[in-house]
Amino acid sequence: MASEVLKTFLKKDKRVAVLTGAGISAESGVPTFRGEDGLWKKFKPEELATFDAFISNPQLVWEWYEYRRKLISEVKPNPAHYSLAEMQGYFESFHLITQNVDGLHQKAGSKEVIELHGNIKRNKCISCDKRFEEIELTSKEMPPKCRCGGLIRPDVVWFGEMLPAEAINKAHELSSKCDIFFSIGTSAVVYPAASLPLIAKKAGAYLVEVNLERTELSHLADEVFLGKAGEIMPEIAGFIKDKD
Ligand code: BJW
Ligand code: ZN
Repeated sequence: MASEVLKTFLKKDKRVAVLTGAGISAESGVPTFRGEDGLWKKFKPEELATFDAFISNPQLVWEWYEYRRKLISEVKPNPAHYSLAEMQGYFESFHLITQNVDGLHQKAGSKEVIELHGNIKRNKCISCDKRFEEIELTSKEMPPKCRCGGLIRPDVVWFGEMLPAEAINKAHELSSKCDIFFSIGTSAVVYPAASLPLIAKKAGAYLVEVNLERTELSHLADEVFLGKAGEIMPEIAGFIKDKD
């Protein structure tokens, strides 16, 4: 379990930043993007998650998102999500940054989650940028159209698109000012999110990785937990609780 060094970082006054990726939701039943179990193996994310893909085949991309929305609406947070929600109450400074668009951290009770890649429940018009909640879209057209005539797309960040400025700026700041940084369930290959653990490490943070397998980041991490986030995160949160 947690090394003696890690235990010294699990103190109230330490500043904690956490980056999560698709692997944290895998045990809830949400497929990851890459790797053996990636449901989207049929399609590479780079083939569907781009504006060009949407323009060339809006129906296919919209259907992919509709399928995922339905799946996400039917799943629940798992022990890893709940452990992070619990941990936020322990530290004076605890910030959760996610690449996920599934909203499961919020469902588990995490507050002020920084969403780097948007949220699958929201949509926006490609022409006038008007935002729509999923439930507002009643049209059977796929994809639906805005009143201005523009196509409506999911409000997520595709390859080649800028991340929401406020989210990435805040994430940079938190990463450069934390004492301990957790990278959980991410292959750490998609930038700029993948640069956050590197920023933290460079600024002197203790870097902890939790993943089923080694990643591009592992050689830089101070501690690597190989295994399921749903099993490892409750142990880490449990250790914090047991201390009190
Ligand atoms: C478990 C587990 C369990 C499983 N427990 N672990 C060349 C070099 C560098 C950068 C670039 C480059 N060419 C292009 C770029 C930029 C590009 C990029 O990084 N590409 C790389 C792939 C090379 N980035 C961008 O384009 C970004 N924008 C940008 O850079 O803007 C500036 C710019 C603008 C214009 C021109 C150029 C630059 C935007 C990136 C947007 C990513 N969007 C997606 C889709 C979101 C919407 C949707 O959901 O549909 O985000 S792609 C997809 O990947 C999604 C994810 O958030 C993201 C990261 O994936 P993640 O979360 O890491 O998942 P996986 O599946 O990869 O990994 C899961 C991990 O979990 C695995 O390691 C498992 O082992 C593990 N695991 N079960 C613990 N139970
Ligand atoms: Zn519009």
